[in-house]
Amino acid sequence: MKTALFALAALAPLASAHFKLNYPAARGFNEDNLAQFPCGSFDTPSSNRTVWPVSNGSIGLEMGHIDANVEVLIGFGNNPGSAFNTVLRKTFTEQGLGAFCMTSFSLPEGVNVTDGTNATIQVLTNGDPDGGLYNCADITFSTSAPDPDAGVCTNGTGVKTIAATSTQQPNETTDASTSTSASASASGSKSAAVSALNAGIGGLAMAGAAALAIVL
Ligand SMILES: [Cu+2]
Repeated sequence: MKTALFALAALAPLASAHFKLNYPAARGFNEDNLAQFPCGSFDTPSSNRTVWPVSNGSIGLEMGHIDANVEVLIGFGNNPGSAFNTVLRKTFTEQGLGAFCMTSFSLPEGVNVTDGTNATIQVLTNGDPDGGLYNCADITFSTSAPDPDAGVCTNGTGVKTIAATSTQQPNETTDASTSTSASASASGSKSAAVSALNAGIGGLAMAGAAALAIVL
């Protein structure tokens, strides 16, 4: 029993890691509610806005899926509500776990802001296995915004980006890391995933028991 509990605890971080928006500072973070549109359950703008550059901005994330489709949107004004209608970065695929720094953000042609304009950045990734995951950060544009502190926007080992295989928004795509087991049939995908999970737990419990046997 002890080994089974241990195995579950070991699996938990993998199942619930999702992703985190570290820079500019997110409104808040509640891992369990990240699927709630538009801002992962944080509906009220933060009183503590990050001063963010008008051009060449960067966004720092912490990735918890081995593979994710990512899109960045923005809504203008003090409280855009759910009107994240401007695309800052079209859907692409990120691979690898840990720190991930997106750079070189600039506003699309025809969108002009002045120093002091407030806006909210929405980072959207695909869920596990479907739906979207959302994190938002409230910013104030400034042409003299400071660079993020050293270490705030970095890339973990093995983190890379590739072109997305789909032009759809991430919440309309399926987590690539789970799609192989789910693709056989729509009706069978849930039970297939559950049996795969059970197999994983069983395997870990066995491994745990083996390890205990060696230690003892
Ligand atoms: Cu997740």
